[in-house]
Amino acid sequence: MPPPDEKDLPDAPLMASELSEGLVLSHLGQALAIEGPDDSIVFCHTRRQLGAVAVGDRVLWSSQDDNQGRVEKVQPRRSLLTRPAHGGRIRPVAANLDQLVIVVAPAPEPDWLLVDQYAAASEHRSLDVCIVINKADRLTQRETIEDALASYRTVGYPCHLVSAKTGEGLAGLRGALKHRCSMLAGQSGVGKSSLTNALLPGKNLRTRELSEKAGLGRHTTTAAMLYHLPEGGDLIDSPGVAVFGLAEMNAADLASGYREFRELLSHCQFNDCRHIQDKGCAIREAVADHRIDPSRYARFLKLLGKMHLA
Ligand SMILES: Nc1nc2c(ncn2[C@@H]2O[C@H](COP(=O)(O)OP(=O)(O)O)[C@@H](O)[C@H]2O)c(=O)[nH]1
Ligand SMILES: [Mg+2]
Ligand SMILES: [Zn+2]
Repeated sequence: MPPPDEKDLPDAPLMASELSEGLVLSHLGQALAIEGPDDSIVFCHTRRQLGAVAVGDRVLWSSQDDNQGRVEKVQPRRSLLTRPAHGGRIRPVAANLDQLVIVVAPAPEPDWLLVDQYAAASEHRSLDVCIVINKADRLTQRETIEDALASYRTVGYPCHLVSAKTGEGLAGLRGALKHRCSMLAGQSGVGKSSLTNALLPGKNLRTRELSEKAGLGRHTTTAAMLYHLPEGGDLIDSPGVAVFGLAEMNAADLASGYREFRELLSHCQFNDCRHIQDKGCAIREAVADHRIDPSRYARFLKLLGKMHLA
């Protein structure tokens, strides 16, 4: 039999020694910015068959002729946060996160429904959650926000009161971020960028350097970007409101995404209980005698409705 044309041959399998390890820092234009073993940055494209690669992914890449690299393999992920995309598809937001840091502020007025949505999505992905109240310097109605926070504290979420402006509380927040990979999430205007700037002294310089290297000029970075914290650990800054959350979750996942519901779920009279009007619902009983915060339960019902509309 004659040998097949060379173009018909599949790519020769690469030897492990030809591959380098890397960490995906960002999507910049068409390329992935990847940090190599010696902290150098290489811009890579991906093999088409590989599927979506996310910021935070650990990959194996090979050097190509054009001074660029090609991602050959995505290493197993310990977590993946996703969001819904066009055509009912799911896109990755960030890989290998340990925790989601949900940021709220006295202004804009906190959207606790969004906070619950982020928290439930994090629970579903087995990510830790912590809540940051930024703009402590502007907090005139401390009681109002403390009331809302009390239910999150009771559930077991650490809460940090900070100010990106004055530096209040930042040492404690640094402690909570140390040696872990975290991402900030929250409404626009709560101060996520200000916080990353305060936590990462070289951030703007680094962003500009990467954009310029990628040939994108100075002002084009709207992509999520991973930064190393000086204390150890990583922080992902994602500009824009990341509307991740309820993708890939069903009603039962949402119920167990409310931490304080979890141990009660097996006590509902019917095992297909929807915890709405159902007879013998252990969740509703707990709400009635305030073992569960009624406003958390009200938001659970709202999110449930939102899910069914989607
Ligand atoms: N008073 C006060 N203003 C802040 C603080 N942090 C951020 N801001 C302001 O809030 C606005 C939105 O901040 P930004 O970081 O862009 O929010 P992002 O949309 O969440 O990234 C800006 O005008 C900031 O100067 C803070 O701790 N105190
Ligand atoms: Mg921002
Ligand atoms: Zn129930």
